[in-house]
Amino acid sequence: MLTAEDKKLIQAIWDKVQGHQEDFGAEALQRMFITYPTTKTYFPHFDLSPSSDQVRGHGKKVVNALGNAVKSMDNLSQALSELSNLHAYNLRVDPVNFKLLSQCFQVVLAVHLGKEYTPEVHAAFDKFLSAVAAVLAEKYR
Ligand code: HEG
Repeated sequence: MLTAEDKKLIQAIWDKVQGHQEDFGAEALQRMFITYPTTKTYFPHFDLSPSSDQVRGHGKKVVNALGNAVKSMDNLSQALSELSNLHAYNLRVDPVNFKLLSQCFQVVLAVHLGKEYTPEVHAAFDKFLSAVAAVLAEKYR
């Protein structure tokens, strides 16, 4: 459960992500593909070379979806319902991969936000990404 304090920290840090959605998203994907090569198997139709238009475009979509989730922290299941359907029924991404992307995205935040990504923000953001991942995985059966 996200506390009121967690939500405040998440909203504040998200303000710093504004304007960097595509860069941060693409970097998170690149880190994921390099650090956890099995994740590449979900993107056979993509040019996965660094900064390809597809990686950048997808990075932007993922981070924008997280932005919508930040706006709907009290109602994540409903806000992410379509994405949850897509990942569970169409893409069938093994849910372990959500943790891998979450971790890579947190490295991106730490690298770019530096001191602002305090341990408290890190803890709150980790909880938030776990909650998002839980929703994306909740329709698998
Ligand atoms: Mg998923 C599509 C968000 C994890 C593989 N993902 C998408 C889309 C969004 C999204 C917004 C586009 C949906 C659309 O076009 O309607 N993804 C998203 C989030 C997270 C996540 C928010 C976790 C935080 N996705 C994820 C992971 C994998 C994956 C871990 C695989 C390792 N996503 C995936 C693939 C597509 C999407 C293969 C389709 C890409 C395409 O063909 O354009």
